[in-house]
Parts: sequence; C-alpha cells; structure tokens
Amino acid sequence: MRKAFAFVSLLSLSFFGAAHNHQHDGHDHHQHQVVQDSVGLQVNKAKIRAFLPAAKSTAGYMTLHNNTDKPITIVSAKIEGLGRVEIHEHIHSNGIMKMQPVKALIVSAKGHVEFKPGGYHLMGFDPKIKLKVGETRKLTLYFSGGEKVESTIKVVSLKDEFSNESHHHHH
Ligand SMILES: [Cu+2]
Repeated sequence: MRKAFAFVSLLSLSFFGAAHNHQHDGHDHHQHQVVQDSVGLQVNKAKIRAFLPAAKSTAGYMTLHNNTDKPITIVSAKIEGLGRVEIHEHIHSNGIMKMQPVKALIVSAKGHVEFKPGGYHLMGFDPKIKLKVGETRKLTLYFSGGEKVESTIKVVSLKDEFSNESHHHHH
C-alpha cells in the first residue's frame, strides 16, 4: 500500500516537472502532446480548428520529428470522429496558390516537418462527432510500411489558431 502510494507520487512529480519545462512558451501546455512509439516518430503540438459554421472542412497543424536514422513516409492520417482526413500542401501554380492532397509525406532521417498555414496541413472533413474547442481527439498516422503512430490532437478555436501562428518557434 505504502509502496504504491510512493510510486504514484513519483509519477505525478515527473509529470509536473515535464509540464514546468514548457512554461516559457507562454501558451497552453496541453498543446505539447508528445507521443513516441517504437517506430520513432514524434508528434508535437498537434491542433485542429473546430469547424466554422457551414464549413465543410477544417485545417490542422503539427510538427513531426523523426528520431530514427531512416526516412519515414506517411501515407494517411485519421482523427477520431472525423469521416475523412487528408494531408495537404500548398503549391504555387501559374501565380495561384492552391492546395492539393499529399500521397506520401517523407520525414527525413533525424529530420522534422512542420505543418503550418501556407504549407503542409491536415484537412478534416465529414465530422461524425462535432469537434468541440478544448477537447482532445485521437490522431493516427499511417506509414508506408504498414506501421502507425498514435497520438492526440487538440481542438482549438479560430482565435487560438491565429494567436499561435504569430509566435511559433523552432527547437
Ligand atoms: Cu487543405
């Protein structure tokens, strides 16, 4: 009994310790979801905007870190409660900026890819369960080799999305 209690308090101590390290960022700690599994792809700062009234789609962003010494190719993404998620990129074509689906996104060995407005982004469609600001949904990324990484994505408001945009930073 005593042992179990000590173990739990140790866990909560390290949890608060980890959260404290992020306080310099000046924004919500819950956006710093870090999930790493055996394949070594880390998903950071994943967020998706709640659908605007009458909108058929919404955008999401995250940063991917490949901790392995081999490239990782992501072929699809899924978010709990959404009928469809696509990975998009913006391209310039004849002076017009448009977006198109990405069939294979490569995160180079030891490299990272930042999803951001005007670049790579997630596009969510067809909500089966309405996205509510403040909640966290399961995010799954599928690799070309059949592996997957499970993480979480935070639902934010339009205002949150733009307030973070102004001070994103590199590690
Ligand atoms: Cu898009």
